[in-house]
Amino acid sequence: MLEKLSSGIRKGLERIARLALVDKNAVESLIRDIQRSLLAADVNVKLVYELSDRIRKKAFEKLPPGISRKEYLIKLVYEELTEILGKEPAKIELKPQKILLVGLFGSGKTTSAIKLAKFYQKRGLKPCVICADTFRPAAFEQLEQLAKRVGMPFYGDKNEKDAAAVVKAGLEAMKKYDVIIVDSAGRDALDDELIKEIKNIDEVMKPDDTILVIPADIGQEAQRQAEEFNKILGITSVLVTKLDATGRAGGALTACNVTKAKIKFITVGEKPDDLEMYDPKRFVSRLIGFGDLQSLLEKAKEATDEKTAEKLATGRFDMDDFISQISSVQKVGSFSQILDMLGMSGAKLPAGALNVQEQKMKKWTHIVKSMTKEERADPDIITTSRIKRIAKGSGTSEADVRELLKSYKQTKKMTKKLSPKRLEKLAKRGGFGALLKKFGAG
Ligand SMILES: Nc1nc2c(ncn2[C@@H]2O[C@H](COP(=O)(O)OP(=O)(O)O)[C@@H](O)[C@H]2O)c(=O)[nH]1
Ligand SMILES: [Mg+2]
Repeated sequence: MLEKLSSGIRKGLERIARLALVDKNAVESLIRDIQRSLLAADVNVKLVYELSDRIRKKAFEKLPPGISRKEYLIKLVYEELTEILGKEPAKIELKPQKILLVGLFGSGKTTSAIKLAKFYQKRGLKPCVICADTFRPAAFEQLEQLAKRVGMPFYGDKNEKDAAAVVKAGLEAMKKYDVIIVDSAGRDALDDELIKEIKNIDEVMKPDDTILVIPADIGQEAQRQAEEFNKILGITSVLVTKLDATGRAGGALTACNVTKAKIKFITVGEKPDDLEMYDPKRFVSRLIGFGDLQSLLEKAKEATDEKTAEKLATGRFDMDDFISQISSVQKVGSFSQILDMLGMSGAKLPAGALNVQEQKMKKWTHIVKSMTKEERADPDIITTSRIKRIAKGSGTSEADVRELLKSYKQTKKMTKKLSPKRLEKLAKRGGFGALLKKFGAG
């Protein structure tokens, strides 16, 4: 869902997560990534620039204790996106109620009626659907068939042309159900005829919730539609459909927010179960692509130790730094997860290669634990007899110990060979992990 929007924002955040040092340029490039993605998703330009300004302004505020600049930025972007997407979710009450669905032609009212009915049924209520679309000849059959397919109680009257009369009779006939969902007719635009029709239904029905159904593919045009319906007919919530089928959903979702009526539900497909409650926070977490934002923040915290990166930039690190970086990588999870987090899909590596690396890292951690303090500070003093002792103590082979020493030395040598400028660049871009992969553990 929302592939493009998601991948753009994610790319920007991943770049930040990977950085050791976040500077002004990094923030600007993050903002550019976000702008590009939002604009491509048809989010209103003004909204995008306001959001950019807020991020820019807050990016270098004083850090709360225990939080790195990176984590702070990721959180900031998350919060600002949540802000434009609606902040708090609408309240969904699981109690008997009458729901009226309104909207233009093809917006997804009829299919949503069934989806909603299923939603409430799954939560222990007894819903039914009523067809109040007397305008389109095939409307009756459409809802009747959809209802039959999922075993949902249905009411309609093929011979009655007055929609309000159908609703009146329907309410009477479906008394024993507790969630009554009325599907109304649409038009190409909100014209006088439609207004009159819905007002009449409203009068006999007195709905608890009048839900405006808006298709996501109209993008930021959703704002005008929401405002118009709200002004003339009064809506209490919004349901945005077809999120799966368009790249413009960002525009529709952010645009609806200007009206007081909140987005309550979204639909993400044509099947009766493709309806979800809309929660901006969850939505943003999903956009960012890590499912659980908290874990991203934790990963950002542990994946790159900024002090170690600084040591790296000056070429001064000992075995402890070397291994602390490895174990921090381990702490965060498997190596393949890290690669995934950095946006380097494991698929690029031959199968099995990742496991070997994880195994190796485990071994190396054991080896270093068997070294003395002096050996860790200055691995050059490690002679053959020490290697024997270390291998025995760590339950590894001498070859394993030699391999670690070689890797450490190579990494150190490489950092010395690099010009300070290039080193800084590397450290900034990938932190220690990138170097490790390039020269050490790779
Ligand atoms: N892909 C996709 N199609 C949808 C979704 N919701 C509705 N549709 C399709 O949009 C078309 C119009 O839907 P319908 O409920 O008949 O709209 P109505 O005229 O407002 O009653 C149908 O072909 C639906 O299957 C959705 O969430 N995703
Ligand atoms: Mg319909």
